[in-house]
Amino acid sequence: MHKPPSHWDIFCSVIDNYGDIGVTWRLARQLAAEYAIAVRLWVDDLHAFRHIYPAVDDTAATQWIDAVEIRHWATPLGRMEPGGVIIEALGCNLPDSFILAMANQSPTPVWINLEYLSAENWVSGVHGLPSPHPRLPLTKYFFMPGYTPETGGLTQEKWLYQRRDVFQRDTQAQTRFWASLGLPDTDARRLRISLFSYESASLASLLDTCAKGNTPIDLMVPLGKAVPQIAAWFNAADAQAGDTFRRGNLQVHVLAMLSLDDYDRLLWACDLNFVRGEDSFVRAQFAARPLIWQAYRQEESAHLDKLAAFLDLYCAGLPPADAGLVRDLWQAWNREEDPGGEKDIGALWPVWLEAMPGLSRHARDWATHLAGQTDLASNLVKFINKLLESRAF
Ligand code: TRH
Repeated sequence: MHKPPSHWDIFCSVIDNYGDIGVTWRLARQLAAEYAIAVRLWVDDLHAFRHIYPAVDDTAATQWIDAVEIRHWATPLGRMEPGGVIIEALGCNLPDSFILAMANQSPTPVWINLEYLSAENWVSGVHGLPSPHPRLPLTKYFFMPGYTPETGGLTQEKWLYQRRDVFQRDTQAQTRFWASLGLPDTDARRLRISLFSYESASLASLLDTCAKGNTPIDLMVPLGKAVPQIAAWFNAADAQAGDTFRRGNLQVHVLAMLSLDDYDRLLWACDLNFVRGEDSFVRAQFAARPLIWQAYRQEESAHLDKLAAFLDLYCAGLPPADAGLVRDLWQAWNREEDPGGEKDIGALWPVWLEAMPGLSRHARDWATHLAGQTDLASNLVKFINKLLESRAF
């Protein structure tokens, strides 16, 4: 039998936005809550963390939240004893002094490189591979999140589906939720859409078509990159949380950024969600509602390969006409070419709205399919235990 590792250190460097901290915090708190693992989470930007989790004190060097010890990852890190498991999340590089301390530990810690999520085929080939350190007696293992059983899976908390289903069945809970955001319970005949996106050349075209269309729409937009563009479209100098703008059949509600768990509720409460990056994208899939994804832009358009790979998986279960529509509209939203043209989101939007009943059924089937898979934290714990067992003999 192997001895359980003392504690786990998870390192998160916020490159930009909120996805890096969203992904790592979610995992850290799940490991603590569901596996009683002592987790120490190192975060270099507590300010970004506080944006999505207001309980965070962005001035504290050390704090405890939800049974996770949160440490500010300052530079230099200072001397400290590495835990039995080290997770280097999302391409953050560990300080050399810390790697040296890991090499001097006996036994050396299990070292995991937790990568970004992708639906691309190569992911399953890399998942679990060892990468020995060129000089030190350390091996780092690739752990690849993904959509198939050959990958590390997706972060899905044990409470997720029950909480979602209770909320989606409970109209009073939804009314209370809208009220907590300062919104009246929206009329059931209006389509409720959330929008979380980067700046986009296609945004004006989307707003145009929504305003001119026959379907009354409430667009909920948490403060962020799209808001200045939306304000400009309404000829407003700027927009604040609490503002509502109206034109034609479109009503836009600007929201303060929600806490991580309220953001889940927003996704569950809306009929359709525009999401981006990694974490909001996955949470929108779990929401069992149709979604439109804007991938995080990468050099040489690598994000378009990620987009195509996900579309192959997601569209496989759709009738050809709907599959074609999802592909065309997502591509239009991501390519931002030809704004106002015939393959632009504005042109495809009316067809999308007509297809909503079928797309909604598919979104539920997809979420059910994902719920049937082993989640990332379980896979990670199993993977690490296996490594430790193999070292014990
Ligand atoms: O914010 P993102 O664009 O983040 C990232 C980072 O840019 C990262 O560097 C990049 O590599 C990655 O994308 C792919 O999008 P994402 O991943 O959806 O993260 C947003 C987080 O913010 C997510 O955890 C949900 C959370 N959130 C809230 O908590 N409240 C809100 O109101 C909103 C809109 C989001």
